[in-house]
Amino acid sequence: MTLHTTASTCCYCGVGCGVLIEHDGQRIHNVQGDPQHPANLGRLCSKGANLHRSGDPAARALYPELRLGKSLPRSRCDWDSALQHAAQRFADTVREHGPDSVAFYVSGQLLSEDYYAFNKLARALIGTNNIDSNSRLCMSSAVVGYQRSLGSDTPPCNYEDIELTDCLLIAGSNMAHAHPVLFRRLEAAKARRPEMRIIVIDPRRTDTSSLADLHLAILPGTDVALFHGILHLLFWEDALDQAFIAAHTEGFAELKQLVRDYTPAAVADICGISLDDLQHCAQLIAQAPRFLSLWCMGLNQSTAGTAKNNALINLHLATGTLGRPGCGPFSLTGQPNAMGGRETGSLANLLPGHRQVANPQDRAEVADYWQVAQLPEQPGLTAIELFEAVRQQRIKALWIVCSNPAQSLPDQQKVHQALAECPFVIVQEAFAHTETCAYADLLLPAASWAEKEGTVTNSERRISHVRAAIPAPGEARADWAIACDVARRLENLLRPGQPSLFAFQQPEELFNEYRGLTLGRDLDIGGLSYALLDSQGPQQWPLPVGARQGTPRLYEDLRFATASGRARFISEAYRAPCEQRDARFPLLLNTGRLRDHWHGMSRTGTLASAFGHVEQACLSLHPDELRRRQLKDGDLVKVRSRRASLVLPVLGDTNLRPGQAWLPMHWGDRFLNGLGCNVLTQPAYDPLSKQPELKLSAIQISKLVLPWELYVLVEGDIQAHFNALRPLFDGFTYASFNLTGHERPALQINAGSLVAPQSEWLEQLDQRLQLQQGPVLAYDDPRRRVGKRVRIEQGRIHTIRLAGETAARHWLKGLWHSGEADAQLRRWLLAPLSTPPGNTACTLGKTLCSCRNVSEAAVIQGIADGLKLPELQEQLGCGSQCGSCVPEIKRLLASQALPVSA
Ligand SMILES: Nc1nc2c(c(=O)[nH]1)N[C@H]1C(S)=C(S)[C@@H](COP(=O)(O)OP(=O)(O)OC[C@H]3O[C@@H](n4cnc5c(=O)[nH]c(N)nc54)[C@H](O)[C@@H]3O)O[C@H]1N2
Ligand SMILES: Nc1nc2c(c(=O)[nH]1)N[C@H]1C(S)=C(S)[C@@H](COP(=O)(O)OP(=O)(O)OC[C@H]3O[C@@H](n4cnc5c(=O)[nH]c(N)nc54)[C@H](O)[C@@H]3O)O[C@H]1N2
Ligand code: SF4
Ligand SMILES: [Mo]
Repeated sequence: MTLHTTASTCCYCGVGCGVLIEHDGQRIHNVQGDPQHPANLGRLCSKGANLHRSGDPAARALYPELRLGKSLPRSRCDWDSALQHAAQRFADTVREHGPDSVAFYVSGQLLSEDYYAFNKLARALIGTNNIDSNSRLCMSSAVVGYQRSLGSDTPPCNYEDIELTDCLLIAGSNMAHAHPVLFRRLEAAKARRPEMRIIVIDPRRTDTSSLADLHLAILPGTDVALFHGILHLLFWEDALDQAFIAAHTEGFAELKQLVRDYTPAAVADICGISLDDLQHCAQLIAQAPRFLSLWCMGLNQSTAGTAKNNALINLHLATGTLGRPGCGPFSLTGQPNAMGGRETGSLANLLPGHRQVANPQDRAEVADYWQVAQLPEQPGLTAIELFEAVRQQRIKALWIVCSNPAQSLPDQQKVHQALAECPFVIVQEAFAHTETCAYADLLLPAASWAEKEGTVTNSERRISHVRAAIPAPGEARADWAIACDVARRLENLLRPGQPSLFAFQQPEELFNEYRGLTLGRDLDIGGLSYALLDSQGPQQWPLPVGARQGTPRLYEDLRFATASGRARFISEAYRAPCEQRDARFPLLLNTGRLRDHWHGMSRTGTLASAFGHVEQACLSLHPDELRRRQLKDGDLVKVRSRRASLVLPVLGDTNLRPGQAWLPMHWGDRFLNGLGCNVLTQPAYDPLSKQPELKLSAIQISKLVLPWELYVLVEGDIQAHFNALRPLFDGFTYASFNLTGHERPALQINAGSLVAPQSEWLEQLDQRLQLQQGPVLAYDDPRRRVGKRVRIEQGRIHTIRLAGETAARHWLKGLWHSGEADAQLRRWLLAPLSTPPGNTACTLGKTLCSCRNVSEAAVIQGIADGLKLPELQEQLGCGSQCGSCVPEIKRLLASQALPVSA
């Protein structure tokens, strides 16, 4: 077998790492970091390094599926009928209800070519601005922030600036988990230059804050007050660059007036931090010749998202730290092509080439270029508004591409209601069982990572060529191709006889057409082509005609994209978050990311080892909050917000301050009964960016005892088991699904209910688990409604089912894992005694290092034996591959080094 290598990029985060895909033309054998790619120089994180293992082929959407009535099941159809049906339904809806009765909801995980095709389809052909992207939940506050302060949506920095700076402020970003390869670069820089100062602003202690010289654990949502308070101190200490302010900015007098009120004492109080820490923070910034800031969702996902962005950029303008190496405001983008979406104008208010829908000249330029009479003037609906319009049936046909809104939007009850009632929903997806797929009237299978070609732009404006290595499975097709096929059919229905606007045969033709819309703009890529990307590697925009390479840094001439050429100070007072704690809802819920999972887990949720670090969704709280409520780790609680409730276990976590709670964002309704984490979150959004508040919701919790418990572990065809078993748990008060194991992956289910289900239900379960015949050990105590089943194959446990009570689950899982099925097990199984003879605590603790499968317990033992980081890496292997677990190992080392109190 001949193996080939195809250079492409990782499909996860906005770092945009280059990968080398090793394949035989049909199947991928391995993935390695591309040493030639300037973003990662060969490194990969735990997600990138496992790309070829995640995304189980058994979970893919393979064929178009259609249903002709909401109550009917979907059935397989051919592409031709699928495309014709899509075009006909969209044409009929437009004719009957007008162009604004249809909408597109697209994604920062599309390639720029896909984005461009959908954007042109919506605006030029249908004539609606109702095309918004999941980037609305992610980057839109940064877009508006840059536009307001600097005149255009142009992140000025590059990754090297992180290595060059003297003082790095990281606000609302857990880059150790969310942008790990950049964090590796930062760790290395800090090791080389320990005098470099790092400040982290995050209500939680994180792996990122463990690298910081100063961590300000501010109260959630108080960043604007903090940034104004820092400016107040800088002003007081005469640490401002007055010459820069005078020559290159406007609006300082007003801001000076505003920040006068942000006295250190007042700010320390609002933010819940000490005066010393606040002063220390201002001092570090004041003393640094080069000051750089990085931020992410802790700033953007807020009802004050743009105000937070602008208040932070103010600090750079006031200190003249912009437009030179190691300096500047640097927004980290979340998704791999969030930037491409902004560039191709794929948010409701944007047009391609950093143009605005609201600007008549911008509209006219694009209409001319596309050779249509005009572009729609009516502003498009943004994500939250859009789904509300769907719910109110103002939108009658919705096309969702590469996003899972039935998991990721806030206020999920309303989103599910909207999708259920929408007359026609297309879902264009790579994986068949996302929460949103359940609502598809037409499911279009999409080609995914390693199967399609195009371009993406990473956080530092660097455009990479994404290349296909293998064919897409089944009949899945590239997103741009699906869009263009439907568009051509729509043209026949809506404007017959006219030349096609969608005569694209290759993604490169889309790229070339889009390129024309950048000429003369700040993101001009007139000199860029696929050929140049192939010969010279990834390039940073702008790269105008005649340029030989991209532009590493912007605003070096200190001319900004505003009318006056000056950057603007933005004066906006701190506003308290719109949802507050009170006696009924005394905790503030924060949500975010885990190291090894990606969003709704359609890809990572098929890889058992991705659950090794964190197995289940738990609500984390400070241990004092647990004690106060007489709760212990693992107890179930009902979590209520002002919108809905969710049942899940609690976990003590000293990284949170009392009064706060945290939930990973990844568990939706497929993995956790009750619509997942976003059933609790609020749809309130920033007035300018329309980005919703996903980081702050007031909640209450109450202990819930579910007397009837169930535990299942089953090996084999995981996806088939998942699909067969999942529907049985719909009515359960609590049901959580995850994968476990490494070499022998298994599906695991933990569930609970107030009363025991009917015996027929258990029979159905056993039938689906194949526990009704064969080598199965069984014991039932019908009086107590307790029953145990264990299937043993070739001397090993294959399936476990405990019903009624589950005290033995950890012990049994331990036996499953070790491959033991001994006489002790048989004795216990056939006895009425429910308490197991072995350890009832969870002996299979968390896996710290997912590359080398090293448990936290092993690392703690190693530390107790006196090993330091290099020896741990050498002897246990942990942290020796991708390095994503190194911050956590260091934290364990540091905590073990603390003197033991008497
Ligand atoms: N492993 C992994 N990596 C990812 C992703 C993933 O799903 N998994 N997704 C990618 C995407 S799309 C994105 S957008 C990025 C997100 O990357 P990040 O924004 O870094 O990740 P989050 O965990 O959402 O939130 C970051 C931090 O904001 C803090 N925070 C909450 N409220 C506040 C506040 O009021 N002020 C401040 N200063 N901080 C606050 C949280 O405690 C959290 O630690 O990650 C990308 N990378
Ligand atoms: N509570 C809470 N909620 C959040 C956040 C938070 O911090 N807290 N963060 C928000 C943010 S920043 C983001 S970016 C969103 C992300 O939210 P979503 O957009 O819902 O995230 P994904 O689960 O990545 O959805 C992408 C979908 O596209 C599919 N897919 C993969 N490749 C392809 C392809 O090539 N083509 C097509 N057509 N489909 C493909 C995947 O299977 C997946 O189902 O979540 C938001 N929601
Ligand atoms: S940091 Fe990790 S997830 Fe992000 S692009 Fe690189 S390898 Fe992929
Ligand atoms: Mo995001």
